[in-house]
Amino acid sequence: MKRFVLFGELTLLMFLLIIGARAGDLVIYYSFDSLKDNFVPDMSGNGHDGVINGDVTLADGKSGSAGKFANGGYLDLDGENFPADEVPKDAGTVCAWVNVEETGGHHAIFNARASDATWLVHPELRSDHTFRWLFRAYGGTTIFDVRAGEWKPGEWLHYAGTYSKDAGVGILYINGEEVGRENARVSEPIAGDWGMGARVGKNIDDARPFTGLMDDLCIWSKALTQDEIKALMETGVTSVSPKDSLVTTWGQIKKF
Ligand SMILES: [Ca+2]
Repeated sequence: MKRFVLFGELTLLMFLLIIGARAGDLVIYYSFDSLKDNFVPDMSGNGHDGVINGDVTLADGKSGSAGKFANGGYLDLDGENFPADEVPKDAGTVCAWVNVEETGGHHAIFNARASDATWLVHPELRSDHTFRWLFRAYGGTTIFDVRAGEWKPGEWLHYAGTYSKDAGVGILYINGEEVGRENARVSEPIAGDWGMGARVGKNIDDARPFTGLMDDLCIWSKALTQDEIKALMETGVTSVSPKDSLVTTWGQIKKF
C-alpha cells in the first residue's frame, strides 16, 4: 500500500513537472472573457493579472469578449515587482488580436521599461498605418526594429512578433503571414527586467495609448513558429502549449 501511494505521488510529481515545463513558456495570457473587480485575470496560471487603470471594459471580441480600451485606459502589470526570471530574455513572442480606431496616433499593444530605463519592447500599430516589432538589450541597444505591413482602422487582425537569440532574427507575422524580419544586430539578450514598468495598451510614459479592441493577448518566453501562430489563431492559445487546455489545468492546480 505504501509503495502504491509513493508511486502515485511520484507519478503526480512527474505529471506536474512535465506540465510545468511546458506551461513555463507562456508568461501571460489575457482572454478578456471576464473581469474580476478591477483587473483582467491572467489565464496562464502565473498570476500576472492586469490591473485596470481608467477606461478598459469588455465588448464583443474575436473569441468571446475582448478588452475595449478607450480614453487612455490601460492595464498595469506591476513591472517593478514582476519576477525577473519570468521576463523573456533569450527568446520571446507577443501575440494579440487587435481592432483599433483611427486616432492619428500610435497604438501600443504592450510596453515595458527596464530598470536602466531601456525601452525594451515595442509591439505597435503606428500612426502611418505600418506595424512595428522591436526588442532592445540593456543600455538601450536595439536588437532589431521591424517596421512593415499595413493596418486599417475597424478591422480585426492578428499581430504576432517573435524573436529567438539562437535563430538570430526577429519576425513579424500579421494574420499568420510573415510581413517583415530583421537579423539581430547584436548578440546580447533582451533586457531582463521590467523594473520601470510594464503595461498593456499604453507606454510607460503615458504615450501611444491603444484605442480599440484587444483579444487573446499572450506573451511567451519562446519564439512561436509560423505553424504555432496559425494554430493559435484558429483554435486559441491552448492549441499551442500545453495541449488540451493544460494551461487552464495547470493554473487550477497551482491555486491549491
Ligand atoms: Ca476573448
